Amino acid sequence: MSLLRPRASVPETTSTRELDALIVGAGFSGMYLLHRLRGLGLAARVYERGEDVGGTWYWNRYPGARCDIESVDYSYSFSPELEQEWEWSERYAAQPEILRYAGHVADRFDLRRDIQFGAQVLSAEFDEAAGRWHVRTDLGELIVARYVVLATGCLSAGNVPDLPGRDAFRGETYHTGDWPHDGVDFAGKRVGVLGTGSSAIQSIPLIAEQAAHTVVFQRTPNFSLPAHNRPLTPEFRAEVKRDYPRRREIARYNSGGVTRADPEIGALEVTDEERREIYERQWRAGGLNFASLFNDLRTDRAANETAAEFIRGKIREIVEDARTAELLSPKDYPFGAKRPCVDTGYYATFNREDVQLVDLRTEPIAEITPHGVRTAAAEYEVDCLVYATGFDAMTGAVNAIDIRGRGGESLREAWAAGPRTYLGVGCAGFPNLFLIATVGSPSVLSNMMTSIEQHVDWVADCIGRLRAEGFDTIEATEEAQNEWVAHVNELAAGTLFLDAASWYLGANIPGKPRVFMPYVGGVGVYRELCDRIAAEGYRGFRRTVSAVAA
Ligand code: FAD
Ligand code: N01
Repeated sequence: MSLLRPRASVPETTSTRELDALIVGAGFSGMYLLHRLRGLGLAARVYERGEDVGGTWYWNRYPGARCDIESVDYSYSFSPELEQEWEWSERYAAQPEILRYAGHVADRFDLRRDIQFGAQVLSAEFDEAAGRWHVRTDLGELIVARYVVLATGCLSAGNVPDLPGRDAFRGETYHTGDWPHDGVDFAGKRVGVLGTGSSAIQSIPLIAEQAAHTVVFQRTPNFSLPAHNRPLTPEFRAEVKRDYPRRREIARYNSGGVTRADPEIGALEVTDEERREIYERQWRAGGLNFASLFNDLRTDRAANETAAEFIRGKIREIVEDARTAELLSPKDYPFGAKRPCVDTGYYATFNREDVQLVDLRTEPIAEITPHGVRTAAAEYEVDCLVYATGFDAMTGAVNAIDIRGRGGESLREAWAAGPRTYLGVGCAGFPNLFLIATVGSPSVLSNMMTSIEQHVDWVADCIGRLRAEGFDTIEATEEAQNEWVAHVNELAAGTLFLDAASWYLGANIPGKPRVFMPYVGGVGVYRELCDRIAAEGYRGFRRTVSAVAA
């Protein structure tokens, strides 16, 4: 496994390059950013540790990997030509198709010539006198750039728990977020899957179909909704293409960045019968819209419980063994407080004779042995261990880079008690450093494509204006940052999100500060706020000309 981790030392410098803008990461964020910054006439270049574009979709090649925002919406909107020419084959496209889409975008906009692949950015240091960032990669390159944009992804730093004996395992080890490019053949093998988040829930049904025996190690059960994935008809695709301007406009201004109206009614404002019918209808339709059927599911525990209990009822209907059904049913946190999953045949997989569920709450893992996993109750021998254990989400990839701002201040240290940004795009003390669609913004609580485009456009417009108006640097003020951090926390405190040990809160990583990281106010509200702040001359940011405050 080659998961992203901080590197201890920076190699000797073997080459130097000057740029206007350096972008870290060639996922959907970095790709669009490169296109936009080039459009402004900047010398911009992307540094990507993978060997091609696609980010998430380059790394997560496990069986069953696919999007759970509908493909026609989980796609760029910035180019009407691109929208019209690309044909999505399924309601939820699988990873190879999304990766092909990323490759198509790279070809169409000739992006690869300005992307350095196979290069991990290790450090970035701000030279105050020159107003430039000095960025170093593991290839020994020093890049001097005015702007640095971290398009490093929310879910790009893999988490492999440090279990006793982990490295003693003699079988094959995989992480869903760093899957071998030529696939894995599980036929005839005994496979252990550690974790029951989205990656596990997508992959377990397919692994179980191949493997001789599958053992699923579950610490926390998840709520999962049926995908009802299907091929898209030519008629549907044609209609979406005709309707794209309207669809995109809805997505830009609703709460989740998707093509549906926000709910206006609460779950407890309808009769039990009406509510059940609404849940049933959405269950039959499939997908994440279930989480947005009522406007109080995120804020009112009693309302939330109606959805949670409906899903638990479905699990009991699908899973034949009553004890297994109980173990698979989440009971101690609200529905949606951990990212809901979307599956194809997940619960039914536990009706197979060759699939076993191990409840780590009653028998915690004692150690990984050379032959498998030993819990407090038994040893489970396996040939392959799949870590579906997720990510050091949102801050992991940023903290893997040694970033030093004014006065040599370390971003890692500034974030030691949790990430601090203004508006999710800038950090006080770190001039001309931008973040894309991660902490402090709607990011992972939304259709990420909508949020990525919004951030990229805002950052590109900001850089364009700095240059047009003759400013050298932009930097969040400490005061605005404090207010924004307080606002993000305050909004989260009014929701049920704090009632689960989720990766949104950093709770999946031992020792990580528990701070709710994304902004829960919604995509449309956030967009309007960002636009207003820009229109008011970047209120809360300090712009300077040659180190003199403007
Ligand atoms: P990424 O795609 O993560 O790209 C970041 C890139 O930065 C990576 O390629 C990484 O290698 C590179 N990088 C990081 N640090 C460095 C460094 N120091 N040096 C060099 N390179 C570096 N979102 C949705 O909205 N809908 C979905 O259906 C959905 N499905 C998902 C399915 C999976 C399996 C996962 C893991 C995530 C999913 N997401 C989904 C979230 C997804 O991450 C975003 O939608 C989107 O792809 C993020 O794009 P990005 O460019 O911001 O980040
Ligand atoms: O990761 P996760 P993921 N011992 O963190 C368990 C997106 N995504 O890769 O819940 C035992 O959700 C952990 O248990 P617990 C989506 O945003 C989307 O699945 O911490 N178990 C959990 O069960 C998603 O939310 C799709 O108790 C341990 C699992 O590992 C995000 O990416 C598909 C453990 C990790 O689940 C991350 O999903 C895939 C330990 N020490 C991903 N440590 C779509 O469908 C961790 N676990 C679009």
